[in-house]
Amino acid sequence: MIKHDLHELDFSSCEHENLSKAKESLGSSCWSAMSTLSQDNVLAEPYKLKIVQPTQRVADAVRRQALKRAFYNVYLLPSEHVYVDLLTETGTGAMSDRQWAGLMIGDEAYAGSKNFFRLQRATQEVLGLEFVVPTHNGRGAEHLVANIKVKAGNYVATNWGSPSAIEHFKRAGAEVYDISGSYELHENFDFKGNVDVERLEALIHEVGPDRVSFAHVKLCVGPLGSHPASLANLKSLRDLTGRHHIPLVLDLSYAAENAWFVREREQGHSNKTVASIVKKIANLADVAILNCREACYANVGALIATNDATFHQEVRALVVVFEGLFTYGGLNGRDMEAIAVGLYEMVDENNLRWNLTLLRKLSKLLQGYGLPVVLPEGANGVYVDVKALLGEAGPNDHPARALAAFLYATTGVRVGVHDQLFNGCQHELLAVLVPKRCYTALHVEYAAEALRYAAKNAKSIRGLRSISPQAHFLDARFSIVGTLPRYVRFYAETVPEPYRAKAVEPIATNSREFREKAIKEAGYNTFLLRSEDVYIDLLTDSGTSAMSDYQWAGVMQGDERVGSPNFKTLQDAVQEVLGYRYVVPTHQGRAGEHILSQSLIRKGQFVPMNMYFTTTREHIEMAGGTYVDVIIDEAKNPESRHPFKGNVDLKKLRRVIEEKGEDQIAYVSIAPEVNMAAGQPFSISNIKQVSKICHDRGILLIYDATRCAENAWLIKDREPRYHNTSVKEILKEMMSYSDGCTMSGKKDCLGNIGGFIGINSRRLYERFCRMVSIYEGTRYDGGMSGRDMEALARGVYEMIDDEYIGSRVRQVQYLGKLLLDAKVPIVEPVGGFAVCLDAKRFLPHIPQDEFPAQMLAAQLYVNSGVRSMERGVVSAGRDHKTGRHKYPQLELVRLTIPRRVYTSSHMDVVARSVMDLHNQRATIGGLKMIYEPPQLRFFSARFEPMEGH
Ligand code: P61
Repeated sequence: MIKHDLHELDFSSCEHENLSKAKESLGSSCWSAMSTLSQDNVLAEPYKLKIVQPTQRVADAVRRQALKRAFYNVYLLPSEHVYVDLLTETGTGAMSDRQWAGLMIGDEAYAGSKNFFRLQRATQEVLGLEFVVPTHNGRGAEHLVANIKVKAGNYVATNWGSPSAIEHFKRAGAEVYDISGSYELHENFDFKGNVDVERLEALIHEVGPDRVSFAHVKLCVGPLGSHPASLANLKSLRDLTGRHHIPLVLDLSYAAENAWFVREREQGHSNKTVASIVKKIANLADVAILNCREACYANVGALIATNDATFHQEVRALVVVFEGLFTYGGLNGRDMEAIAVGLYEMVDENNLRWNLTLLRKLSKLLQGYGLPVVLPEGANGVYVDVKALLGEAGPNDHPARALAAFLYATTGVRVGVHDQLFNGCQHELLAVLVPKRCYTALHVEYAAEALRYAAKNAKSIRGLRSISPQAHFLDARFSIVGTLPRYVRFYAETVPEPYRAKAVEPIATNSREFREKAIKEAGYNTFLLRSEDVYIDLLTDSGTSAMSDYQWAGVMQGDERVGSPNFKTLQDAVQEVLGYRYVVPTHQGRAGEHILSQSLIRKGQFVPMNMYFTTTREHIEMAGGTYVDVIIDEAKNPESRHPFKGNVDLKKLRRVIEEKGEDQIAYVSIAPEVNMAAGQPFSISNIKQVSKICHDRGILLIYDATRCAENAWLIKDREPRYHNTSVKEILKEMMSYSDGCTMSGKKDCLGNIGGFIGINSRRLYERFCRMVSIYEGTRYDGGMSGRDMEALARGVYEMIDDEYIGSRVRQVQYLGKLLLDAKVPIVEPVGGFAVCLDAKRFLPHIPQDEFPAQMLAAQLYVNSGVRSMERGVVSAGRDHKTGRHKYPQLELVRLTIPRRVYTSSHMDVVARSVMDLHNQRATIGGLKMIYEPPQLRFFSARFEPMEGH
């Protein structure tokens, strides 16, 4: 469980105005919701993305075709043709990594699976109910309850919460009696989910308690949108049913949300935890139903829970007929495990707070666009009143369905419909249901824009005609009245991430006092912090990417035998995407650097580079070589806006070669998107000339290709000739100018581990392979597992997807823009993988001897739990000859953005914290080093504050 302590984030002195300005100019992300967020002290998702599922944009013509084939019923559309899917949040959310881990420990025994007992314990602990029987899903549970509890000809009093439950009650022979509160759709009342207890009393009075089989109430659903019931209302319902010995069946699928609203809106509960209120509600029930697809982030499953031993026996007797044995109820062992974990997550307040925040954000946006939204906001979605929206001009026949169809056809956004057909609802509502933990603020903004667009253009929709009158809403077919109206193509300002979360990993927050202690214990070195003590981890983009579901599928297909076919996949990917003839796998980037340096450098030789990188230089020096910097001067000026600060200064390069002699140059090493210069790219025109200089003189040009795809994107963005060229083509051309590369597979290639050398020369390939077999593994694995090679290979293809890489770089630029607009000194222009704070300008009062960047990184952690990396005098190390610090021109703190892991909301939090620190900069002092290791000192050096600080 996450210990929540978000309240500890203290941004009191932050300049809100600057952020708002930045926000406006970018026109995106969740800033508009900030006021709501800060009320709750939540600013971003309480999790990071762990597995992502790429989403595809769908062409106009394809959508129209799909809609026609689906008979204009959005519920019949194939999901692959939907771009942002807000049809339902039932079973469609992202499981946590712990739930996914649970899938791996499924006990698939027919009887007495250990996962069942875990589920039983979770039910007891979270709901406080003793007995549990799992079922395959909510309908399974409703069917059993109906079968056992309904006496034919009797009444079931229900708040009409679940269409499938109603169906089962009727089939079991019950008269269904509506006890939902009779509130107006737009009535401003906090608990429109309240049950009409008096109406139930009247029924009991009229027909006698024996004629009422049970009362059934589903929390936070119903014909008015997903509104909660007050605890007082539920208690009086309980009193009434208890007095008359009528069983109370509560569907607790939204009990946690209901509990949240009780605490927020009902007097006397403000100091309670959601978990305790949930237990209280659950204990009002004689029978509880829980649809785990709604309640606990599961993709399948439900359960029936009770304290009534007799009823439990009855369920056990019947579950074997319709579902499966009582210890699995039609579920895999693994799914019971995921549900058990999910039950604890259901009452996690960080999750709840964020889910509701996102809904509120959507609601506010839609209200801002003038759409008639049902208020107050409910638990599972935002509801739009279509009759109020279309008014007289709208179609008479199925207007909500017609609007949903139009919305999909024109924007690719799918939403649900609540109407007569769905749940007997008297209204025509678009139910915009946001799958939990799956979509981000940007997706929500995109959907809001789409809804605004559809609303504006929908006046001329003529409606849908049912051609399957008796059909269930899922199967209903329609024909269109007239044709889809003419419309101007939809254009959205917001570009959402081109993926949705499939698994998330909770991130914890902690108090400032805690962080002060933690950084002290870590010797003021962010490398020495424990990751579990970090809130947003921007230490590095290395090995920290969220892999896609396709990459994970590759993990499952790892062949760990010698001669694994996964090597072939990797080899094919490198050959196809980067164009090198031979591929030598290595366990990560520095291993490739080791092999390359040892194979190509003779003692006393030189290696010109476009700025140094720590490990690269270390290996050059260990092989007896010397690195010579040939990057353009602008790279070292953080204020220069040169678009290609990674370029080589051709004069410097020629001069080194002339001065040292061609045969004293081991090779020229060029990095795309130069790491130590804050991610600055080189241009094609520059690299072409570098290549010519090298090749005219018979010198090898080797890339450190670690961030080559991002460089290719920046070329597309900044080099006019390439605006319309795909990243794939640019990259191929870029790589063609070189003779080989080392690659850390942990960055652009989206691997968590791995690397390789690509080389065109057969002779060198053989030389490298001999080294690989000494240091790494075989030439067919380089010390990697089969599964990692497969995942890496798939990542190599994914990195050249224009949508993905564009979104990746845009996120980095977004953070940069927030800071620039707030006048925080950063390196410009912002590169593709990190935003670098310029510590010299940020803390001008701290001399470089006192490690200003090191201290700034430490203070950022203390301020908000954001971890960054020093890239200044500590990283530069000492001059071996003089023993003095190397004093680099750039004294930076690198905020490195992992790929596909954090959202724009996380970026907002980071920006806010940096601004806060900038405001207090005068209070920050320097550090002194108290431990220094001999090599790559930044990893483990220790510091303490200078006296007086
Ligand atoms: C990073 F503090 N980079 O940026 P390996 N070349 C380049 C890299 O960026 C790189 C490697 C080679 C890291 C991890 C790291 O001083 C540090 O797969 C341009 O990590 O072995 C790695 O690739 C090495 C962080 C490395 C550091 C060295 O965060």
